[in-house]
Amino acid sequence: MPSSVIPSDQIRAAVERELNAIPFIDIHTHLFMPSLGSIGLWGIDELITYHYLEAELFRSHDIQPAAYFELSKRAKADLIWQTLFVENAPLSEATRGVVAVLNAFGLPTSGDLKDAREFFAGRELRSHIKDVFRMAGISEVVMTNDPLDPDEAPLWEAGAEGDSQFHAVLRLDRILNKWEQNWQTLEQKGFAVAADGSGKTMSEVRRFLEEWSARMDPVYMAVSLPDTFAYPEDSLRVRFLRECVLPVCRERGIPLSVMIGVRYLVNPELRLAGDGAGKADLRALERLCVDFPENRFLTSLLSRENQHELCVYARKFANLMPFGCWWFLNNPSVVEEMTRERLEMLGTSFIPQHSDARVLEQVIYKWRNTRRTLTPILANSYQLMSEDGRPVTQEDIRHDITRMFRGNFETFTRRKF
Ligand code: HDL
Ligand code: ZN
Repeated sequence: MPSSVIPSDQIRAAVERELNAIPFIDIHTHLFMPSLGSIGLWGIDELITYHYLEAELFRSHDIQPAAYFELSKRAKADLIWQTLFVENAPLSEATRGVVAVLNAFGLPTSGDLKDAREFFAGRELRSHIKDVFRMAGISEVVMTNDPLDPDEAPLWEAGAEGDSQFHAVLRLDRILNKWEQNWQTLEQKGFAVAADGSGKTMSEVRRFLEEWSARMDPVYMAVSLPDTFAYPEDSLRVRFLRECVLPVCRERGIPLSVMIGVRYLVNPELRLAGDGAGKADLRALERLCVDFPENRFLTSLLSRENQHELCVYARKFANLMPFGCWWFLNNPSVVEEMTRERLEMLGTSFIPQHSDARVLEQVIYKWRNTRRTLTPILANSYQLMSEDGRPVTQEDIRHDITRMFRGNFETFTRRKF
């Protein structure tokens, strides 16, 4: 028996070892490279006022959202801490995550926030980032960059310094979903566009995408789409996709990330925490894959009810790459179901997870949870393979984990990271 064959009772330990040893690429986050300044969030008060926790606060405290949003950042954090971490046990995924981050830095996980605030106040951002990425077991992250964001765009236009651990993404929501509110910003920037898409709008939007792609060098373009997303459809969104976005993606050899299934602001009072989820009609995705065989579609869906059919579609279209357990799905109970059905139907030809981190230190708990949840699932797959007659080697496990958490993304983006 070759030395690297792993006895059945040691498979789980071998999987855990490789998951911990291989640095992952975090392919979708809302983190920002240091040169983008204060739009990058980090530290204990940002961790505690994460919009996931704001939504949970309103279920456990009678403060009304409008009154809450009047509070200072510190007062918001104190209220959430007292309500969700002191008066009630932090059992939810998002509250337990904050506990895990505090614990990872050896900080008190109960009592008050004094020690934590002093600790984070003393951290230097660039070295802190390197520590956090090492603790999270990631080599780099992919950002979400909005060329029409009034806070972010000027920083890029002024020549923000790049960072090898942060890769850019051109985010398209303001063009594809909110054209009415944003077309005049393009017009003010010298692009001859119109509210109704007439005239030179399409060629000018394409020029805008080409200019920002040259500026940012995005590893992909991305858009979040509602559960009602339809294609084909007689709409400006579909015209922008067909005539601007997909051609520029083809020119640059990069994928388009479509994240489908959001029901925006079902409760507007909760602001960023106000979005819900809805089952999408995946015939739109099917038609995109058929009509644009030269384009590649990184795909994450928000409804648990869409996940099995996404695996079926991924078996039909090699230009479709399922990724992550997105947002409301990033909980062990759902991650387990999604990852098992993906392994059963796709083998290792998918990307199991991204963090979607909005606050730097979240990557520590989000990737710890991913490794903890995936260890038994991957071990079970190798166990079954072994029982069915194919011995498992350390090289198998190392190769497969590297493929799922690095190689598939490198192949799909045509880049080496
Ligand atoms: O559109 C997206 O990229 C989503 O991930 C939203 O940012 C969402 O608010 C979020 O933070 N999910 O984790
Ligand atoms: Zn996101």
